[in-house]
Amino acid sequence: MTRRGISPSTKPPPGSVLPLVAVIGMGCSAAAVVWAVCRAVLDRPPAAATAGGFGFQATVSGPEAATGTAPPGMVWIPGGEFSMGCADPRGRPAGGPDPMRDARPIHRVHVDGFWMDRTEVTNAQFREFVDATGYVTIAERPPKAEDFPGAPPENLVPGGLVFTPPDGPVPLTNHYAWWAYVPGADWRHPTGPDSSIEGRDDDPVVQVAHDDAIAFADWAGKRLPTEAEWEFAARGGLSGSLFPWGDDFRPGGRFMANTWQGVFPGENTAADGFAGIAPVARFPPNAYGLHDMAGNVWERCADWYRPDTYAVAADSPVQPARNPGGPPDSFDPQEPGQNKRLLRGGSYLCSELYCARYIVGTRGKGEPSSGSNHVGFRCVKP
Ligand SMILES: [Ca+2]
Repeated sequence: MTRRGISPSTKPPPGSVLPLVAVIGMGCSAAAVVWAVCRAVLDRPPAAATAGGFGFQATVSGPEAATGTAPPGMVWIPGGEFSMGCADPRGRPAGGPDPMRDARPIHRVHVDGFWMDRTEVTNAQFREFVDATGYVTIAERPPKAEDFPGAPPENLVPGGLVFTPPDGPVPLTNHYAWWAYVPGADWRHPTGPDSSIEGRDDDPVVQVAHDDAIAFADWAGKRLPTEAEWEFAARGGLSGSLFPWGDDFRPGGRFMANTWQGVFPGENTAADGFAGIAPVARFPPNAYGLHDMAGNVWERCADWYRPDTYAVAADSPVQPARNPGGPPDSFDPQEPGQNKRLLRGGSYLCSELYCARYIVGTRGKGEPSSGSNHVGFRCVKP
């Protein structure tokens, strides 16, 4: 489904019911990209896991060398063949409670080389795009009544989803408890009309929907990465590691990513230095020179989400898959009426108690036509 129905590519299928409660009515279920982990609490952790888990083979970097000069702010990702996916991380340090079943089987994938933005797209970069084109993001456009049948007119106002921590403990199975639809939230006002990005030029832009990201990428002569490209890049040539830098979440005690410390969602100790979004590149890059491939903000990928994507790929007679672009459609059994796009990398809201999707092989998903204040993007260029 689309929130505003502006793009044929993300139009809901005929007869689909736009889940009003998701965005306009009650707040957030559709667009809150954090994974519910109901299933996880029912599962028992594995007895043991080896580093990286089973099924990984070495990454073989492609022969393609970069041609020409690097585009500004981009680094060359050599491409090659790698093992894509995630072993069950439960029981590992910072492994979280979710078995991550949709990230298996681990399977071999080839991607061609490409350029990738060294960081998430920043507010300053997005402002340059808006200044040049006059582009108005989806969060700034009034929702159309026909897209939200039955919605009270007072709810048909521009806005976005904002993380709104509760005052006290809440069950982690109900993400309504910490997401709110906030009128007036947009990329210039990430948490609502009284907020601002003044002095935050280097923060990743948020409150941008999938089509907003594509519009930026088109203007910049780039595109969104496929999920396979994103994971190949995030792994930085390592094979089967838990994180973009290796298997130790805090090597030498050092924080390597902006995630959540404390008891999510009410207690945020910000031990890593950032209670919310961090300016880009405040944490070390991976071996390819990419910053913030774990944590900070989720990053949009081009692919549709399905939980069986990897199973289909592993069963294909053509091995390894070459430059896969994901399935032709979306299905999320947790919210069957909604189309979802891939999100990767987790955000500053990810915690080992909830949604440990800073783990490099894990997958996220999000309703594409809504913005929120923990989803951004970066681009690639062939
Ligand atoms: Ca943090």
